[in-house]
Amino acid sequence: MTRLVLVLGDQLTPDVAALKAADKARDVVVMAEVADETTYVKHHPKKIALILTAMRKFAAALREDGWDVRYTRLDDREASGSIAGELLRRAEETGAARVLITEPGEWRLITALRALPLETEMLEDDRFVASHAEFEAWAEGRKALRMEYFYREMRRKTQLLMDGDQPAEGKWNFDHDNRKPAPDEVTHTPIWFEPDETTEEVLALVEARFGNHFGDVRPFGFATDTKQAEQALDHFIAHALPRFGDYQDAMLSGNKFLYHSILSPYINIGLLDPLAVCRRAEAAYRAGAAPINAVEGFIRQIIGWRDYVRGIYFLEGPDYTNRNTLEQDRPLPGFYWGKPTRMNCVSKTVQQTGEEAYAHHIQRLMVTGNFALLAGIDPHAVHEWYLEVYADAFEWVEAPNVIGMSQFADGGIIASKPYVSSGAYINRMSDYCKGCSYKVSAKTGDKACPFNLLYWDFLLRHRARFGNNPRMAQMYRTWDKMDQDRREAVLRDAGRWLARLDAGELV
Ligand code: FAD
Ligand code: DLZ
Ligand code: SF4
Repeated sequence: MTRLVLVLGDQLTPDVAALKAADKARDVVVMAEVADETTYVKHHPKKIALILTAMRKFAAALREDGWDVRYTRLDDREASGSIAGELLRRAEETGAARVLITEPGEWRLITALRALPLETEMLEDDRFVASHAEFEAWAEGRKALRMEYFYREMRRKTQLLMDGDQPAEGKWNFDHDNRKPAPDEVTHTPIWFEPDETTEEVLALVEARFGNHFGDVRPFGFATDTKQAEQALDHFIAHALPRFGDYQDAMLSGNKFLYHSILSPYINIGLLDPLAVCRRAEAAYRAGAAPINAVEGFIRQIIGWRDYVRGIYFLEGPDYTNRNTLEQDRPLPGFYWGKPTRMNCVSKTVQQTGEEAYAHHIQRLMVTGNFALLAGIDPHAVHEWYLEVYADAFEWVEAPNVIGMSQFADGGIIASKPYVSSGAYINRMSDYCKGCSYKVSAKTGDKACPFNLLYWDFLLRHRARFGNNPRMAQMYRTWDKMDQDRREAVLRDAGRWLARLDAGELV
């Protein structure tokens, strides 16, 4: 009996669970470009172009490998507009009554597929180090679910950077060596790819249909198949990995990528296998081509953070994206969509996000995320923004990073304290402040950096919650020691600045 095998736009590998379980001789693969997935949030045009191009190329590769693939293009006349609709249409066309599905990375789609009037078999997505059961077992009975301890388990399980039962060079974590400020010169540029015929066709489609979404579709240089993604990996390992650790937290106005890998879009849609990526990084370390602080830091991001946030997303359940522990409710300001702002750090980060559908971790966490948290923006609006604007954004990875790590809206499941900082941190790690209309050294007055003002406003607003957190005690002591006039001026100027923000003035 024929079964349908669903392959979603972020499941583009022959090793995905549903394809591994399918029978090429009798099963039919269903892939569909659908309006619902492209517009349930208004994704960045580069993200849509990446996914649709990679889907078309993957479908062609499956056909070449002998699979019967029923592929729906976005502009097909018969297209139903949703994944569920396409499965029903293909079921009728082929007479199939059963569907093999690899669990999607979003509760919205899981719920829709579970409701199908077809017999569905949903297999766990095993492109992760820890299964759901392993993550649940690790989480069971723990007071705090800290990533560091999960990461150590993953190191033991994978044997990555292990010498017997001991971590390589005697330490689990080399982050202490990884906080260097921005370098004067960056010697590396990421690898980009000339659009081929398939890509050009999709770019034209995206320009025609999604021209009203935030961001530029051209120039487009993402890898769109495994061969290109492997080249991007080779390029990163050879040229950027050795300095990845040193400058991981640095930000530069004139350089959007520094020594970051730009591999997350490829790993997340299936063009690269996360564990294979880590093994390549380890091989560079073992060969003496990259230092331990770089390689350990890089591997921790993948088998640590990436696997951990996926575990949290599924452990916490479908209401996670609606959490709002700090009860923040200000609307997302227009400058997140490119309207002008005098804050150079925010302006530069949003501008590069529009251009590339990419910003690196510290820009996401300590610039746009930090600002939203300090200014009291509604975390659900912040979550939707991140899901829309980044090429690597899928809810399983985006939501824990935004709702949990960045906005503390889950009440501290992921972060033991909120990631907030004044302008001093941004000034130390970047060159943004040099080109800003605000003065990072000014703590009060019209020229005061808004991060300086809002930092104290945030801490005071939430003193009842954070006042007894030992990791924040020093901050509150500093406030308490400040003289009364200065404290009054800070809070008054913060209030005025927020009033101007609310009034839609240029801030
Ligand atoms: P590198 O700096 O080169 O890191 C190597 C790899 O580690 C990445 O490719 C990625 O696979 C993994 N990684 C690093 N940090 C994380 C993390 N915190 N969580 C999961 N994986 C990680 N990452 C996404 O993949 N999708 C998202 O939607 C996303 N949203 C984010 C939102 C916020 C507010 C923050 C603070 C972080 C977010 N991240 C997200 C994590 C991280 O910022 C990106 O993975 C990283 O910037 C991708 O760029 P890169 O490939 O150059 O990463
Ligand atoms: C993100 C995305 C987009 C833009 N378009 C499609 C599509 O047309 N067809 C498809 O199968 N998948 C697409 N995706 C990826 C899905 O949204 C993703 O599989 C779910 O959000 C679960 O992670
Ligand atoms: Fe950002 Fe403040 Fe520096 Fe301006 S002065 S770039 S607002 S941190």
